Amino acid sequence: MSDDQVLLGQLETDILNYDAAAAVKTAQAIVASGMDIPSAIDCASAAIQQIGQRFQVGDIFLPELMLAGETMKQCMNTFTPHLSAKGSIKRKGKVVIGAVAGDIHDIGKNLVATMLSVNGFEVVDLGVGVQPLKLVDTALNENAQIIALSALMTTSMPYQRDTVALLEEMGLRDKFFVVVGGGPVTGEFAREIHADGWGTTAVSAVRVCERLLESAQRPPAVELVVEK
Ligand code: B12
Repeated sequence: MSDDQVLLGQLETDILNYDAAAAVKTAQAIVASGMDIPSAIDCASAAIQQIGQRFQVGDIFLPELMLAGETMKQCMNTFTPHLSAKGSIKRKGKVVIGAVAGDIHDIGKNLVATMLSVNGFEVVDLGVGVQPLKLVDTALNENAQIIALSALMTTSMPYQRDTVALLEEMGLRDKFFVVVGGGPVTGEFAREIHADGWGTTAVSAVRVCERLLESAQRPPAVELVVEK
């Protein structure tokens, strides 16, 4: 087994043991080793998915879920400053992002915001539990081109729909592209709510936003832009 594999295996074990101190130490060792940071983030994401499955089947409970969430968050805080900025200073466009109302999950949303930012987008991050009106208001005030919505729960997904509907009601649907994502969000759902883009990862979120702005069409997109 290579040194990289040993470190990634250790990271997985630390997250599965909800051991934040150990996980941060391992994450720091990964950074120091010069390993590819996105691969390490993929490994951490796979471990936290396992935690989610254990929670779902009742093998672990809320306290463990919270410890694992905190462990993951601290790992991401260690990794994200080392995701290097690419491209020129010229900004590609402005994105207003938030985890929708009713949803406090922000690890994935933060990762999407970071990846957009290091790939040349200006990002206005409204945090978690963001109401549709706040998203739309901010996009207007900030003169953004894209509204990106993260939902990690089936119970918060309706707020993605509400945000698109609000844009339609306010006569602003032709001002902003709406990109949706998060664990339970499917392409079918994105299409159904008339979103413009859907991505399954932070990297795909960047590609979706790039494709929408490169397309030179005005919102709403003729066809849902998908990146898996
Ligand atoms: C960590 C975690 C927590 C932590 C969150 C810490 C934090 N600061 O975020 C804590 C402990 C606080 C938590 C709380 C709860 N949680 Co929770 N949690 C998780 C867990 C295990 C991991 C989520 C995560 O961080 N994944 C890692 C990141 C990197 O991945 P990601 O978020 O999916 O994001 C990636 C992609 O989805 C995509 N993406 C994300 N957003 C966007 C946006 C756009 C525009 C695009 C294009 C892409 C994109 O890119 C990201 C990076 O690649 C999930 C399990 C799971 N399978 O998701 C459950 C899970 C989401 N939680 C769940 C539940 C039920 C809860 C609670 C209700 C528990 C409770 N009884 O209180 C509360 C929710 C409170 C609330 N109102 O929001 C359920 C949701 C079930 C459902 N209804 O759909 C899950 C699925 C667990 C399960 N299997 O049962 N949770």
